[in-house]
Amino acid sequence: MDFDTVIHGGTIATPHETWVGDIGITAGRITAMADKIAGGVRRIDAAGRIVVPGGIEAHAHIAQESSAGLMSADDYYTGSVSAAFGGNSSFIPFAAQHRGQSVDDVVATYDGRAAPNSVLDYSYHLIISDPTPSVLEEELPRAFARGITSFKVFMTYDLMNLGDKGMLDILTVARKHGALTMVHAENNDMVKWMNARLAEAGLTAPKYHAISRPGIAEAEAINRAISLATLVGAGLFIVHVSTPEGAELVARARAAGLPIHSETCPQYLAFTRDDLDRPGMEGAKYISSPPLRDAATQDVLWRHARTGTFDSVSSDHAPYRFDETGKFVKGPTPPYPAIANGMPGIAARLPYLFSEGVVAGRITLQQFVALSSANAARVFGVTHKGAILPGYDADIAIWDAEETRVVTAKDQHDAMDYTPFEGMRLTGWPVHVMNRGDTIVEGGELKADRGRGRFIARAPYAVPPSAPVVPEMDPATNFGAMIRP
Ligand code: DUC
Ligand code: ZN
Ligand code: ZN
Ligand code: ZN
Repeated sequence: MDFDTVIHGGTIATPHETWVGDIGITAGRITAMADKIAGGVRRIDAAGRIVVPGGIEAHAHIAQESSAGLMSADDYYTGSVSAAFGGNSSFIPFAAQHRGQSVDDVVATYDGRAAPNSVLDYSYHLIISDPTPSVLEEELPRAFARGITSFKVFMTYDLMNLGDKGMLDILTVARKHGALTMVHAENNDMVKWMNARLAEAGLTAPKYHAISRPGIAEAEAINRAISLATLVGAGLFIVHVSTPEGAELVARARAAGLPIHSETCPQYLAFTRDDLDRPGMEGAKYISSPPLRDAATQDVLWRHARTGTFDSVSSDHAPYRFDETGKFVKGPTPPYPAIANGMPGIAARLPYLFSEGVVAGRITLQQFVALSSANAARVFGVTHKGAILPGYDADIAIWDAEETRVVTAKDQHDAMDYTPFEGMRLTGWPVHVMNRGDTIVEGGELKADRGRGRFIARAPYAVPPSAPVVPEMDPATNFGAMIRP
């Protein structure tokens, strides 16, 4: 039987090696790899190009209401299209439970948003803000059973944060059922205290957003989150790490064998708090939480990307337009706490990481594959993606490593009216993106139909048996046997 597609002559990169060869694809899966493969109903010439696993975007806010009720600009159509133009073959946005909502209803709502619209395969991380007994005992286990095996909790924001007790309850449920807890780690009271001091002093311009959320508030919360997870023997994924202190805490925990994972985001590598001080209200474009830091931080975060502290570099695409539907929903010159919080970047993530990482010599091509796709697949239980190997989905991105383009908002193909990366010259661009063997984007054009993407049921997360446990919770000798399954 002939192959549906043969990609031939490309430089194939995996997390461990790089070689020139051919890939045969049948019925959406990789079915052969060799130096030379004959035939193919369709042959794609990849000579001189880099062939990598399609990106897996593990952190994006798509068709999601904030706790204040504001809808993100991108829905599952524009969000997935934009992701595909940026070299991604699949993505895992959030499905957000706000207080009082049932998790069953939240999952059904997001199914209704994603299934008819996504051009890429998708899953969700559940955001949990209301861990009632029924959520903990029935609804979360039901969500895990259908393959939603990760969720995000907050240590900040009055309407979202769970408190340490809530965190312990939820980490215990995650451990018991094989799910991974993601955490937004910033100390809520430190931020609120800073907000009150700044408000008293009348300091409300966008640049004070960065002052209001000090680096030490992140480090304190990361340290506490790791401690809470370690008490109950659970894994933890720390999202959007923005500080050297936070990254060091993660690196130390990993070195101790604890099941602690983390990511940083391109914005913390590309921009600084000075961008919040751009003229007029331009700084509003750079308001995200945690906030942008400084140039010295960027160097340290790149080092942690290189040395394996970060499993992935994710976009944290949180799209709010630079108009009255987004950043300025509360008026044209709002104080910083009233400006919609988040930056877009789902299309820019991988071109930025390739250009400023691989081309600039800060990371290797192998590390790019790990940070863009392979690690997210492993950590989040996407068992059949994130690798170019026989049996895996043909989720493949072909990159031209030499092409240089200047980033524009229009080329993001999202629903936004700006990109923070505007005007940046980046070298290395995806020229052909596939999901399950279907071409999604080729030669700058969308080739896929709305709603073709499929839900990805993910595998459970397992804490490695070698992970250290605190002595008081050692099931062999102590009380821990009562709560550790
Ligand atoms: N956390 C995110 O992950 N994204 C946007 C804002 C936030 O608080
Ligand atoms: Zn060939
Ligand atoms: Zn967050
Ligand atoms: Zn986010």
